Amino acid sequence: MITLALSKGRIFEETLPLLAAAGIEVTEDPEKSRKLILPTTRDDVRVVLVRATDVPTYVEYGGADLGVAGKDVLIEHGGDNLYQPLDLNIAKCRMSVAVPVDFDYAAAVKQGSRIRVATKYTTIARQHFADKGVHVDLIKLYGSMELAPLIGLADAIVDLVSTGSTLKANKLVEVEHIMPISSRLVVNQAALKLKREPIRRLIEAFQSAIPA
Ligand code: PRT
Ligand code: MG
Repeated sequence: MITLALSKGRIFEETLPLLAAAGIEVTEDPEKSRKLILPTTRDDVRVVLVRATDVPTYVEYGGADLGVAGKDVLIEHGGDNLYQPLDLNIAKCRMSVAVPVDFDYAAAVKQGSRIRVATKYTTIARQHFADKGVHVDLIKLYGSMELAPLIGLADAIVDLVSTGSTLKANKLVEVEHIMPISSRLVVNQAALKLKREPIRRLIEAFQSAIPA
């Protein structure tokens, strides 16, 4: 049995065409079913649904043989124990610094003032500001980062941006692009040896179907 860990939503949706290229169809809709283990058209392949941030953990400890996780999630988790053979070029977005439209970020940085930054991505944010030599107090949040500068909890946020409409709706602007983000295929190290052939075939099929 091969177990693939996916998160509901964009990663699940955008992985479906890659699975199709491997001749695999998920036979239940996660938005309708409450099941966490989904069967597929192949008896030897199943999908488990976990939180996006839990995908690396499941794969690292062998709860799943493979998984699909955002580069953001992998950096924050620390992906050293995972084999990462493919950038799947799906669930694309960028990691950015954003501030309220009326906050003079350039001046704050230039003056060398300490900036309060709210984010779920503390590893990425810490590294980014350290590279720039900017002093920051990081405030760890688990969601709705956009709210923090609006109510005075932080001067800036580090968050994922795709269309930009969430920032716009909250009167925030991007002031720095930290890095482009896409999702990767991650593989459990032991599974790679024990289930070598089926996993190799899956990786090949996925590779053939990566969107340009
Ligand atoms: O939602 P949940 O709390 O269950 O988990 P999650 O947010 O970790 O999962 P999910 O499915 O939302 O995201 C999974 C992965 O998709 C992330 O790890 C990213 O690699 C990738 N991805 C791609 C995104 C986005 N695009 C994205 N736009 N993840 C989140 N967003 C959020 C962003 O945080 C912001 O709140 O969407 C909002 C901005 O979108 P725009 O279009 O308004 O700019
Ligand atoms: Mg989300």
